[in-house]
Amino acid sequence: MKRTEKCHRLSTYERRRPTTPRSARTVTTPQGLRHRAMKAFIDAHYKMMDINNDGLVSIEEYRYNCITRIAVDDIKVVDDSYNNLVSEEDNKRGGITLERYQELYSHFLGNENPKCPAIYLYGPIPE
Ligand SMILES: [Ca+2]
Repeated sequence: MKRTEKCHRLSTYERRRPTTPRSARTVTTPQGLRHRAMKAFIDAHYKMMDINNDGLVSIEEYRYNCITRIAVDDIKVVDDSYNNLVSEEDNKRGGITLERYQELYSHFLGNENPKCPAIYLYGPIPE
């Protein structure tokens, strides 16, 4: 191997090296990885719902998300779901923020109350 070729390989290696210092890269536990993956999933779903990217999921965006996934005969059923899902605060803001969505999602997964508003996170509940 010629000296110049070796130098080239070293510089390629240098370019591929992570820029984050080793001390800043944390060792993550399986629970931590699951938590990060779940958070990424929830955040990605929220971004998909927030079509105009204004940081709020409005009733129109909720409707659109529902009708692209489930067959709906009457849009009123979807609107009723949205109105059951959101709080007064959400309505004052004009929709669901990411933080609120994360909260609702945690209720969706962990709350065993069948009347919990978060049951409407994915749309109307089939009768
Ligand atoms: Ca929006």
